[in-house]
Amino acid sequence: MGLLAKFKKGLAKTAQLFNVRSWFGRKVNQSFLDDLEAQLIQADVGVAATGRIIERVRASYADQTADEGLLTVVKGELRSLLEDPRPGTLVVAPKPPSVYLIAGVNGSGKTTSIAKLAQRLKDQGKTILLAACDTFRAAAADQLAIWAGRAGCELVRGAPGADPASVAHDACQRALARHVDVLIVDTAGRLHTQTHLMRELEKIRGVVQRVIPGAPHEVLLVIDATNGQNAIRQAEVFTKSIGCTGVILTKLDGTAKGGVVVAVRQTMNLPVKFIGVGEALDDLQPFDAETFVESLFG
Ligand SMILES: Nc1nc2c(ncn2[C@@H]2O[C@H](COP(=O)(O)OP(=O)(O)OP(=O)(O)O)[C@@H](O)[C@H]2O)c(=O)[nH]1
Ligand SMILES: [Mg+2]
Repeated sequence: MGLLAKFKKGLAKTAQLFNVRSWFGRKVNQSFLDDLEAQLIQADVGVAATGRIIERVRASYADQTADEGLLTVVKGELRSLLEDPRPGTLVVAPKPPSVYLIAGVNGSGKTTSIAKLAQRLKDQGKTILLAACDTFRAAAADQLAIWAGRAGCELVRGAPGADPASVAHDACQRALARHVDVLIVDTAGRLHTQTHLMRELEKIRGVVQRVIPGAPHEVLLVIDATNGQNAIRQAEVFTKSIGCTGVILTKLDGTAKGGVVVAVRQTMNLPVKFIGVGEALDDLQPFDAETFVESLFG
């Protein structure tokens, strides 16, 4: 399946919201703008971005008849809202390993996304080491071990209940000793409290930084798109404590809130690096604004 087909599959539910055909031939008056605004808000594009799009449409199309040109205006505005000089790419360390720290609330899709990412990087010829730093949930390391086996990469894990920062420490040392290209660190999504979780993530980050100067090269926040605007709140909390550099937005295939890509970019100034559009290993796709916008109005 090509990139556009993958995006279309993932965004089908959101695209249904934008009944583009029903726009054409209508007069662009207040009632038209209200309808367009409602559709954008429903797709979780966010208030600020929606406002920008509506104003742009009003400025260039007021009292005219909606046609393909209006759609072009909307698409152009969305593309500019999503502008990213390095779409879908991860920072590569000048000297290996590149370390990617993966965080997010429980069930958001961290472990699955790591498996997909490992597979993708492996297909590019890179050697990968995974670190199972979710020692809180008993089955978490086993789950990652299964994925590691499938993708053919090594895994560092600790005893159940072990200190996650010490697992991170061992993983960093092993990554250096084995000269692997990429170390991906899985973390817990839930501890006793959110404060515990944030403190633990900060500790893991600190250890990684100490053992491998310049690391982590990316701190990727995994967000479940079905959460819509709640995702923004999660992004705020995580960014405040561990300084996220980008987002992996999962489960787009299961929601009509695909516009949250725009809201995350706008409110948090965090680029969406990858999107998850299903449960298969090849269902993690590098984010591309052009393809995203085309898929929304396909
Ligand atoms: N449909 C769909 N399901 C997904 C996607 N990404 C992850 N999932 C599913 O979401 C569920 C949770 O995924 P995990 O990877 O275990 O989530 P996690 O963040 O590691 O969860 P914890 O370890 O409990 O914090 C699994 O059933 C995945 O198959 C996606 O892009 N689309
Ligand atoms: Mg997990």
